[in-house]
Amino acid sequence: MTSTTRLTVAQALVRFLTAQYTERDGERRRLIGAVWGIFGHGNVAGIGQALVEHATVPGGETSPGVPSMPFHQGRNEQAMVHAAVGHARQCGRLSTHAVTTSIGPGATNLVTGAALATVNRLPVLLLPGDVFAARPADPVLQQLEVPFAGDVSVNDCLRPVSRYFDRITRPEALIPAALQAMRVLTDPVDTGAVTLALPQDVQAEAYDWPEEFFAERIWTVRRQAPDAGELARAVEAVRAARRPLIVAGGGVHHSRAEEALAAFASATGIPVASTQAGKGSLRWDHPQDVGGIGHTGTATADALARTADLVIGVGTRYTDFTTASGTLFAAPGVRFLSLNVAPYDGHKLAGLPLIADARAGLEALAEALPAHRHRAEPAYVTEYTDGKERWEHRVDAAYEAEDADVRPTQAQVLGVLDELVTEDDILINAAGSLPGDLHKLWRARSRDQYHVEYGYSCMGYEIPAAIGVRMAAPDRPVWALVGDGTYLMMPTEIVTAVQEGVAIKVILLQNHGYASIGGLSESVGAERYGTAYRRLAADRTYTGVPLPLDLAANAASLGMRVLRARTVRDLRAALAEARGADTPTCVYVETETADTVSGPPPAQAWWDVPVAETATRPSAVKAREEYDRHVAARRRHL
Ligand SMILES: Cc1ncc(C[n+]2csc(CCOP(=O)(O)OP(=O)(O)O)c2C)c(N)n1
Ligand SMILES: [Mg+2]
Repeated sequence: MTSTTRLTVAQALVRFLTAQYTERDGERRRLIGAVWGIFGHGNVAGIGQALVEHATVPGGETSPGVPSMPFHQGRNEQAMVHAAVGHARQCGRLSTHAVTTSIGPGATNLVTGAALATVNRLPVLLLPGDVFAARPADPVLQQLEVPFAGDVSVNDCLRPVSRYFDRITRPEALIPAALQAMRVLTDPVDTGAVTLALPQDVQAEAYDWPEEFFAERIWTVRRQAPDAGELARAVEAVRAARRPLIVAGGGVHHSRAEEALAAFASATGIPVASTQAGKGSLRWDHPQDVGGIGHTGTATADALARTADLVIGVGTRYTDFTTASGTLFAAPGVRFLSLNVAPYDGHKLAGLPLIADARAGLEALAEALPAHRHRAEPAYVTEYTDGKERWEHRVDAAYEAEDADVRPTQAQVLGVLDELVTEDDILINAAGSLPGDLHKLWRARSRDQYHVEYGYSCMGYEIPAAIGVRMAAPDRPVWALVGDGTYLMMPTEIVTAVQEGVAIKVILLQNHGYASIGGLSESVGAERYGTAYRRLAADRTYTGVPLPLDLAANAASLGMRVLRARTVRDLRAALAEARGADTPTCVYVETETADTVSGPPPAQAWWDVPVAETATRPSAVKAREEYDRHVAARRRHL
């Protein structure tokens, strides 16, 4: 007879989670390092009680024989997912956190965070409470009633944004569901948000669990090797190429393939451009790093892309920013070789697929090539080397502040930060005008310095993600770069950083509104409508004086130490002080609007944002003419 242990479903789940490990390249990590939570009805009794049983008691120990499951208290459910996701990215997807919520609004607040996780292929375990499985007294507080479907709850909103979803309506169903959840969290192709919805009555129900359910389990994060036939065709394609270009995506980082990429690039002389998620794949000063590609890319990378005959994508999803909405890869007969662990991505742009782990695939390619000796032609090398040098001058020009006693532009803020950081520092950003500036300008000094979430580009990711990152890298300076709009979207987790003693650094850039969307609005004929944080004028437009906000005081009120920087000189001192601080510290700076000469270089490639086909106002009519010209340049790669 197998021995059993009598526990509630919630107790069994928490105990199971303490025993799950990942392993890759001999490195073993606990898969679920901690649980984030906000309690309400739907999790306070079940999961909440189970977490107490696994909590460290005063004095720092858990009860004898009970493995610990650390708990972190959040302020907002979406933000807790961001923290977990930031943590997972910093851990190379080998470790993540779980997030527990109450039913109803607590659960639906997860949806944005879940979408971000799934879009970016970052693992996170979501444990929303759910309405009673037994339905003794419907509707309970916060229950959605659907007249035509008795089995729907608001948690069903999480289905399309989860890579695995289950609702545990009977205790024993936890066993297969928990195992499937771990499979998906640790699968390099399928990973993303995993949701186990937990009806509140089931959470508290007891069951006799087989002991084996709680045995330590190791989930191998596999490195899939390429197929011999695909590899042979890939080698042929590389050998035949005259103007090959590598596009490094987030998969390079997820696979820890940076060294293999550098070795492959050095062996072949092929230049490497990077997407937002792939930036830092090569250090910025590697002679073959030509910087960001696409709409927010460098002139060097985009010029190479326009004339490339073979685009070698490594771990990229080819988003519209990367392809300039289908207009960037313009050479007649251009072909795509796509090294990707996900067949879905490997087949994009009608490319030659090389379905494999990025590191395994690059190593296999490098091994297969030297027998045939393939090197880029010297003229090609000179072309991209010169281009890289020209671009570095443009970065210097955008960074440089001639007068240190004036307000900095946003690019100058990056310039001051650039002077200060070492390869230890980590920069986090997701939305606004910063991702474009960073992609064009930032000189990534280490493989994981550049943490820009641009799969979902979610305003508000930065501060909670910084907390999760710093928890994974407690000795490294972690900077959340936020615009004023982004700050107002989600400043809540500052309180969490203060409470948990996580010394994140926030750089808060005040420009009185949505500068990025304002610029975009103007370019598409929408006249900056509703994008500035200004008072309503008599004509009901937001064109009055800037709103009297004091976001620095706001951050201070939440418990952060705040340093106000007025000038470039102040900023140098404030950032240096913040860098050394061991408590959460915010540097607040009002930025000057950059002119076209001193500011960061403009977009080097298009991005498709559809413009009104008919309009009365001349701005939109003109914008549409421009739009039609760009659309005509779109290519379909078949
Ligand atoms: C949650 C969310 N809502 C809306 C958007 C669309 N959006 C992208 S950037 C932006 C404005 C960001 O403002 P701010 O943080 O002040 O940066 P700035 O544009 O001024 O640099 C908006 C509204 C988004 N990315 N995320
Ligand atoms: Mg702003």
